[in-house]
Amino acid sequence: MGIKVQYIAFPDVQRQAQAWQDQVLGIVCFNESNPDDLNAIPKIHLNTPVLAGENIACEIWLSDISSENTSSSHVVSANKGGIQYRLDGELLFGVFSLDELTFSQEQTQPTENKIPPLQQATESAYRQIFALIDELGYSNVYRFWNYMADINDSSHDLERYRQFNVGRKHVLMQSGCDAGSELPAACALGLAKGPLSIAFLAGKKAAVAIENPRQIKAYDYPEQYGPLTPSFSRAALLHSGNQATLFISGTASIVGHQTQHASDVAAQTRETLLNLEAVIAEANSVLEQPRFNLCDSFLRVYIRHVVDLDAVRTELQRYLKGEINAVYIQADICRHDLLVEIEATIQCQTDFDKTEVA
Ligand code: 3EB
Repeated sequence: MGIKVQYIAFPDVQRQAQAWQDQVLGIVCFNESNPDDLNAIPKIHLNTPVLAGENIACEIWLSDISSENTSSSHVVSANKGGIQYRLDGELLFGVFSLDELTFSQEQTQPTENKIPPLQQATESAYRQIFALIDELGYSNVYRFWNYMADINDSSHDLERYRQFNVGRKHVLMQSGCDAGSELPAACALGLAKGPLSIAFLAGKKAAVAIENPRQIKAYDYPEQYGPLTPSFSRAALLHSGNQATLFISGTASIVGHQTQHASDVAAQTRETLLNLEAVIAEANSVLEQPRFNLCDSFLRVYIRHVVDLDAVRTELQRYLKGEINAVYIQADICRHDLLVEIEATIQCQTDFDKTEVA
Protein backbone atom coordinates (compact mmCIF):
# COMPACT_ATOMS: atom_id res chain seq x y z
CA MET A 1 0.00 0.00 0.00
CA GLY A 2 0.99 3.54 -0.39
CA ILE A 3 0.10 6.79 -1.94
CA LYS A 4 0.70 7.84 -5.46
CA VAL A 5 0.50 11.35 -6.85
CA GLN A 6 0.41 12.37 -10.49
CA TYR A 7 0.37 15.70 -12.24
CA ILE A 8 -1.32 15.90 -15.62
CA ALA A 9 -3.53 18.17 -17.70
CA PHE A 10 -7.27 18.00 -17.13
CA PRO A 11 -8.13 16.67 -20.62
CA ASP A 12 -5.76 13.79 -19.92
CA VAL A 13 -7.64 12.91 -16.75
CA GLN A 14 -10.75 12.31 -18.82
CA ARG A 15 -8.82 10.19 -21.30
CA GLN A 16 -7.59 7.72 -18.70
CA ALA A 17 -9.01 4.23 -18.60
CA GLN A 18 -11.77 3.42 -16.14
CA ALA A 19 -9.38 1.18 -14.18
CA TRP A 20 -7.17 4.23 -13.56
CA GLN A 21 -10.12 6.43 -12.59
CA ASP A 22 -11.22 3.76 -10.16
CA GLN A 23 -7.90 4.15 -8.32
CA VAL A 24 -8.21 7.93 -7.97
CA LEU A 25 -8.89 9.13 -4.44
CA GLY A 26 -9.25 12.77 -5.38
CA ILE A 27 -8.12 15.68 -7.51
CA VAL A 28 -7.02 19.27 -6.88
CA CYS A 29 -7.14 21.19 -10.15
CA PHE A 30 -7.44 24.67 -11.57
CA ASN A 31 -9.31 26.56 -14.25
CA GLU A 32 -11.36 23.88 -15.90
CA SER A 33 -14.17 24.55 -18.29
CA ASN A 34 -16.15 21.41 -17.53
CA PRO A 35 -15.93 20.76 -13.82
CA ASP A 36 -18.98 18.51 -13.85
CA ASP A 37 -17.13 15.75 -15.61
CA LEU A 38 -15.74 12.95 -13.49
CA ASN A 39 -18.24 13.83 -10.82
CA ALA A 40 -17.86 10.50 -9.09
CA ILE A 41 -14.34 11.58 -8.10
CA PRO A 42 -13.87 14.06 -5.22
CA LYS A 43 -12.46 17.06 -7.00
CA ILE A 44 -11.74 20.57 -5.93
CA HIS A 45 -12.00 22.74 -8.97
CA LEU A 46 -10.61 26.23 -8.58
CA ASN A 47 -11.63 28.92 -10.92
CA THR A 48 -8.50 31.01 -11.30
CA PRO A 49 -6.09 31.63 -14.17
CA VAL A 50 -3.35 29.07 -14.75
CA LEU A 51 -0.45 31.26 -15.91
CA ALA A 52 1.89 28.45 -16.94
CA GLY A 53 2.28 24.72 -16.51
CA GLU A 54 -1.22 23.67 -17.66
CA ASN A 55 0.21 20.27 -18.56
CA ILE A 56 0.55 19.51 -14.83
CA ALA A 57 -2.32 21.63 -13.49
CA CYS A 58 -4.21 18.64 -12.07
CA GLU A 59 -2.84 17.03 -8.93
CA ILE A 60 -4.24 13.52 -8.65
CA TRP A 61 -3.99 11.45 -5.51
CA LEU A 62 -4.23 7.73 -6.25
CA SER A 63 -4.48 4.61 -4.24
CA ASP A 64 -1.23 2.74 -4.88
CA ILE A 65 -1.84 -0.88 -5.70
CA SER A 66 1.64 -1.59 -7.04
CA SER A 67 3.12 -2.90 -3.82
CA GLU A 68 0.64 -5.26 -2.20
CA ASN A 69 -2.60 -7.15 -2.36
CA THR A 70 -5.34 -5.29 -4.14
CA SER A 71 -8.15 -5.97 -1.70
CA SER A 72 -7.09 -3.34 0.82
CA SER A 73 -6.56 -0.74 -1.90
CA HIS A 74 -10.07 -1.05 -3.22
CA VAL A 75 -11.37 2.50 -3.56
CA VAL A 76 -14.82 3.29 -2.21
CA SER A 77 -16.78 6.51 -2.89
CA ALA A 78 -19.14 8.06 -0.35
CA ASN A 79 -20.76 11.27 0.88
CA LYS A 80 -21.55 12.63 4.28
CA GLY A 81 -23.31 15.92 4.74
CA GLY A 82 -21.73 17.94 2.00
CA ILE A 83 -18.42 16.11 2.16
CA GLN A 84 -17.62 14.03 -0.89
CA TYR A 85 -14.87 11.51 -0.30
CA ARG A 86 -13.10 8.38 -1.42
CA LEU A 87 -11.09 6.00 0.69
CA ASP A 88 -9.00 2.88 0.49
CA GLY A 89 -7.67 0.76 3.36
CA GLU A 90 -5.22 3.46 4.38
CA LEU A 91 -6.13 6.88 3.00
CA LEU A 92 -9.13 9.16 2.67
CA PHE A 93 -9.37 12.17 0.35
CA GLY A 94 -12.32 14.52 0.71
CA VAL A 95 -13.68 17.79 -0.62
CA PHE A 96 -16.14 20.18 0.93
CA SER A 97 -17.50 23.48 -0.35
CA LEU A 98 -19.62 25.70 1.84
CA ASP A 99 -21.44 28.85 0.84
CA GLU A 100 -21.01 31.58 3.44
CA LEU A 101 -24.44 32.98 2.59
CA THR A 102 -25.99 30.06 4.44
CA PHE A 103 -24.58 31.56 7.62
CA SER A 104 -25.13 35.26 6.99
CA GLN A 105 -28.90 34.77 6.82
CA GLU A 106 -29.20 32.93 10.11
CA GLN A 107 -28.10 35.75 12.32
CA THR A 108 -30.53 38.11 13.95
CA GLN A 109 -28.21 39.98 16.31
CA PRO A 110 -27.04 43.52 15.59
CA THR A 111 -24.04 43.68 13.25
CA GLU A 112 -21.47 44.37 15.94
CA ASN A 113 -22.26 41.07 17.71
CA LYS A 114 -22.39 38.93 14.63
CA ILE A 115 -19.88 36.20 14.01
CA PRO A 116 -18.45 36.63 10.51
CA PRO A 117 -20.13 34.16 8.12
CA LEU A 118 -16.74 33.00 6.79
CA GLN A 119 -15.63 32.14 10.33
CA GLN A 120 -18.85 30.19 10.88
CA ALA A 121 -18.53 28.40 7.54
CA THR A 122 -14.92 27.48 8.35
CA GLU A 123 -15.80 26.20 11.79
CA SER A 124 -18.72 24.20 10.46
CA ALA A 125 -16.66 22.67 7.64
CA TYR A 126 -13.77 21.72 9.90
CA ARG A 127 -16.10 20.25 12.52
CA GLN A 128 -17.80 18.08 9.94
CA ILE A 129 -14.50 16.98 8.43
CA PHE A 130 -13.05 15.96 11.81
CA ALA A 131 -16.27 14.21 12.79
CA LEU A 132 -16.10 12.16 9.59
CA ILE A 133 -12.46 11.12 9.79
CA ASP A 134 -12.69 10.33 13.51
CA GLU A 135 -15.77 8.19 12.95
CA LEU A 136 -14.10 6.27 10.12
CA GLY A 137 -10.71 5.90 11.84
CA TYR A 138 -8.75 8.00 9.32
CA SER A 139 -8.10 10.61 11.96
CA ASN A 140 -4.62 11.79 10.91
CA VAL A 141 -4.84 14.66 8.45
CA TYR A 142 -1.72 15.16 6.36
CA ARG A 143 -2.76 18.05 4.21
CA PHE A 144 -5.50 20.67 3.92
CA TRP A 145 -6.07 22.85 0.86
CA ASN A 146 -8.14 25.97 1.65
CA TYR A 147 -9.49 28.42 -0.91
CA MET A 148 -11.82 31.36 -0.32
CA ALA A 149 -12.96 34.50 -2.09
CA ASP A 150 -11.55 37.94 -1.23
CA ILE A 151 -9.08 36.65 1.34
CA ASN A 152 -7.56 40.08 2.09
CA ASP A 153 -10.87 41.96 2.39
CA SER A 154 -12.27 42.84 5.78
CA SER A 155 -15.70 42.67 7.39
CA HIS A 156 -16.75 42.71 11.04
CA ASP A 157 -13.47 44.62 11.66
CA LEU A 158 -11.39 41.60 10.73
CA GLU A 159 -9.60 40.51 7.57
CA ARG A 160 -11.25 37.45 6.06
CA TYR A 161 -8.11 35.32 6.29
CA ARG A 162 -8.08 36.06 10.02
CA GLN A 163 -11.77 35.13 10.28
CA PHE A 164 -10.86 31.84 8.65
CA ASN A 165 -8.03 31.34 11.17
CA VAL A 166 -10.40 31.85 14.09
CA GLY A 167 -12.88 29.29 12.78
CA ARG A 168 -10.15 26.77 11.95
CA LYS A 169 -8.37 27.07 15.29
CA HIS A 170 -11.61 26.66 17.27
CA VAL A 171 -11.88 23.20 15.77
CA LEU A 172 -8.19 22.22 15.57
CA MET A 173 -7.64 22.98 19.26
CA GLN A 174 -10.20 20.29 20.09
CA SER A 175 -9.22 17.78 17.45
CA GLY A 176 -6.22 16.10 19.07
CA CYS A 177 -3.60 18.24 17.31
CA ASP A 178 -2.38 19.10 20.78
CA ALA A 179 -1.03 22.62 21.33
CA GLY A 180 -0.11 22.88 17.70
CA SER A 181 2.54 20.20 17.85
CA GLU A 182 1.22 17.78 15.25
CA LEU A 183 -0.64 20.01 12.85
CA PRO A 184 -1.25 19.11 9.21
CA ALA A 185 0.41 20.84 6.29
CA ALA A 186 -1.83 23.39 4.61
CA CYS A 187 -2.26 26.24 2.22
CA ALA A 188 -4.81 29.07 2.28
CA LEU A 189 -5.32 31.14 -0.84
CA GLY A 190 -7.68 33.79 -2.09
CA LEU A 191 -9.64 33.60 -5.31
CA ALA A 192 -11.79 36.19 -7.05
CA LYS A 193 -15.00 34.35 -6.29
CA GLY A 194 -16.50 31.08 -5.18
CA PRO A 195 -17.45 29.37 -1.93
CA LEU A 196 -15.08 28.33 0.84
CA SER A 197 -13.54 25.22 -0.73
CA ILE A 198 -11.56 22.74 1.28
CA ALA A 199 -9.81 19.54 0.25
CA PHE A 200 -8.03 17.23 2.66
CA LEU A 201 -5.99 14.08 2.65
CA ALA A 202 -6.14 11.96 5.80
CA GLY A 203 -5.21 8.46 6.81
CA LYS A 204 -4.78 5.79 9.42
CA LYS A 205 -1.06 6.31 9.99
CA ALA A 206 0.34 9.27 11.87
CA ALA A 207 2.55 11.73 10.03
CA VAL A 208 5.27 13.82 11.59
CA ALA A 209 4.88 17.60 11.60
CA ILE A 210 7.97 19.39 10.31
CA GLU A 211 8.84 22.97 11.21
CA ASN A 212 11.24 25.48 9.66
CA PRO A 213 14.09 26.74 11.89
CA ARG A 214 14.13 30.01 9.91
CA GLN A 215 10.51 30.73 10.85
CA ILE A 216 8.58 30.63 14.06
CA LYS A 217 5.68 28.19 14.07
CA ALA A 218 2.64 29.77 12.47
CA TYR A 219 0.75 28.49 15.49
CA ASP A 220 2.92 30.78 17.65
CA TYR A 221 2.64 33.92 15.52
CA PRO A 222 2.16 37.08 17.62
CA GLU A 223 -1.26 38.68 17.88
CA GLN A 224 -0.52 41.31 15.25
CA TYR A 225 -1.49 38.68 12.64
CA GLY A 226 -4.94 38.13 14.09
CA PRO A 227 -6.75 37.10 17.26
CA LEU A 228 -6.17 33.36 16.75
CA THR A 229 -3.11 31.98 15.00
CA PRO A 230 -3.00 29.89 11.81
CA SER A 231 -3.17 26.15 12.56
CA PHE A 232 -0.72 24.39 10.26
CA SER A 233 2.79 23.03 10.28
CA ARG A 234 5.42 23.82 7.66
CA ALA A 235 5.25 20.26 6.30
CA ALA A 236 3.91 16.81 7.09
CA LEU A 237 6.10 13.74 6.61
CA LEU A 238 4.34 10.45 6.00
CA HIS A 239 6.46 7.34 5.97
CA SER A 240 4.63 4.26 4.84
CA GLY A 241 6.40 1.07 3.91
CA ASN A 242 9.49 2.01 1.89
CA GLN A 243 7.96 5.20 0.69
CA ALA A 244 8.06 8.66 2.23
CA THR A 245 5.91 11.58 1.18
CA LEU A 246 6.62 15.16 2.18
CA PHE A 247 3.68 17.54 1.99
CA ILE A 248 5.17 21.04 2.15
CA SER A 249 2.72 23.77 3.13
CA GLY A 250 2.38 27.03 1.30
CA THR A 251 5.75 28.71 1.84
CA ALA A 252 6.43 32.40 1.50
CA SER A 253 8.97 35.14 2.12
CA ILE A 254 8.70 35.11 5.90
CA VAL A 255 11.62 34.94 8.32
CA GLY A 256 10.80 34.70 12.00
CA HIS A 257 7.24 35.92 11.68
CA GLN A 258 7.95 38.92 9.45
CA THR A 259 7.43 39.38 5.76
CA GLN A 260 10.71 40.06 3.95
CA HIS A 261 11.21 42.12 0.75
CA ALA A 262 7.72 43.61 0.81
CA SER A 263 7.63 44.99 -2.74
CA ASP A 264 10.27 42.86 -4.46
CA VAL A 265 8.82 39.71 -5.97
CA ALA A 266 12.18 38.34 -7.17
CA ALA A 267 13.69 38.67 -3.68
CA GLN A 268 10.54 37.12 -2.17
CA THR A 269 10.95 34.17 -4.51
CA ARG A 270 14.59 33.68 -3.45
CA GLU A 271 13.66 33.90 0.23
CA THR A 272 10.87 31.38 -0.34
CA LEU A 273 13.35 28.97 -1.94
CA LEU A 274 15.57 29.26 1.15
CA ASN A 275 12.55 28.43 3.29
CA LEU A 276 11.66 25.43 1.14
CA GLU A 277 15.25 24.19 1.43
CA ALA A 278 15.17 24.64 5.21
CA VAL A 279 11.95 22.61 5.49
CA ILE A 280 13.41 19.88 3.28
CA ALA A 281 16.60 19.77 5.37
CA GLU A 282 14.49 19.35 8.51
CA ALA A 283 12.53 16.53 6.91
CA ASN A 284 15.73 14.81 5.78
CA SER A 285 17.11 14.93 9.31
CA VAL A 286 13.90 13.41 10.70
CA LEU A 287 14.06 10.74 8.01
CA GLU A 288 17.74 10.19 8.90
CA GLN A 289 18.70 10.09 5.25
CA PRO A 290 18.91 12.95 2.77
CA ARG A 291 16.40 11.61 0.29
CA PHE A 292 14.14 14.59 -0.25
CA ASN A 293 15.40 16.99 -2.85
CA LEU A 294 13.76 20.19 -4.06
CA CYS A 295 14.62 19.25 -7.65
CA ASP A 296 12.36 16.19 -7.42
CA SER A 297 9.39 18.14 -6.14
CA PHE A 298 6.20 19.26 -7.77
CA LEU A 299 5.66 22.93 -7.12
CA ARG A 300 2.47 24.94 -7.05
CA VAL A 301 3.40 28.58 -7.38
CA TYR A 302 0.73 31.10 -6.42
CA ILE A 303 1.35 34.59 -7.81
CA ARG A 304 -0.63 37.63 -6.68
CA HIS A 305 0.00 39.82 -9.73
CA VAL A 306 -0.03 38.23 -13.17
CA VAL A 307 2.72 40.62 -14.34
CA ASP A 308 5.13 38.99 -11.87
CA LEU A 309 5.08 35.62 -13.64
CA ASP A 310 8.32 36.09 -15.55
CA ALA A 311 10.22 37.44 -12.54
CA VAL A 312 9.16 34.47 -10.40
CA ARG A 313 9.85 31.94 -13.12
CA THR A 314 13.28 33.40 -13.83
CA GLU A 315 14.28 33.02 -10.17
CA LEU A 316 13.04 29.43 -10.02
CA GLN A 317 14.85 28.51 -13.23
CA ARG A 318 18.06 30.14 -12.05
CA TYR A 319 17.92 28.24 -8.77
CA LEU A 320 16.67 24.85 -9.95
CA LYS A 321 18.44 24.89 -13.32
CA GLY A 322 17.21 21.66 -14.90
CA GLU A 323 13.66 20.63 -15.39
CA ILE A 324 11.18 22.29 -13.07
CA ASN A 325 7.83 20.72 -12.35
CA ALA A 326 5.79 23.79 -11.58
CA VAL A 327 2.33 25.11 -12.21
CA TYR A 328 1.85 28.87 -11.85
CA ILE A 329 -1.52 30.07 -10.65
CA GLN A 330 -2.94 33.52 -10.03
CA ALA A 331 -4.19 33.73 -6.45
CA ASP A 332 -4.13 36.12 -3.52
CA ILE A 333 -1.71 35.31 -0.74
CA CYS A 334 -2.97 35.60 2.83
CA ARG A 335 -0.82 38.62 3.77
CA HIS A 336 -1.30 41.69 1.64
CA ASP A 337 2.47 42.24 1.37
CA LEU A 338 3.21 38.70 0.13
CA LEU A 339 3.43 38.49 -3.65
CA VAL A 340 4.25 34.81 -4.10
CA GLU A 341 3.74 31.53 -2.24
CA ILE A 342 5.00 28.08 -3.19
CA GLU A 343 3.75 24.69 -2.01
CA ALA A 344 5.50 21.45 -2.83
CA THR A 345 5.08 17.70 -2.70
CA ILE A 346 8.04 15.32 -2.80
CA GLN A 347 8.15 11.54 -2.64
CA CYS A 348 11.15 9.30 -2.12
CA GLN A 349 12.02 5.67 -1.48
CA THR A 350 13.70 4.75 1.80
CA ASP A 351 15.99 1.85 2.67
CA PHE A 352 14.00 0.86 5.65
CA ASP A 353 10.40 0.11 6.23
CA LYS A 354 9.10 2.23 9.02
CA THR A 355 5.51 3.20 9.25
CA GLU A 356 6.03 5.89 11.82
CA VAL A 357 9.13 8.01 12.20
CA ALA A 358 9.95 8.36 15.86
C1 3EB B 1 2.73 31.89 6.28
O1 3EB B 1 3.75 31.23 6.33
C2 3EB B 1 2.22 32.23 4.92
O2 3EB B 1 -3.13 29.56 6.86
O3 3EB B 1 -3.07 27.51 6.14
C3 3EB B 1 1.11 29.46 4.28
C4 3EB B 1 0.61 28.16 4.37
C5 3EB B 1 0.36 30.50 4.81
C6 3EB B 1 -0.60 27.91 4.99
C7 3EB B 1 -2.60 28.65 6.22
C8 3EB B 1 -0.85 30.23 5.43
C9 3EB B 1 -1.33 28.94 5.52
O4 3EB B 1 2.14 32.32 7.29
C10 3EB B 1 0.83 31.92 4.71
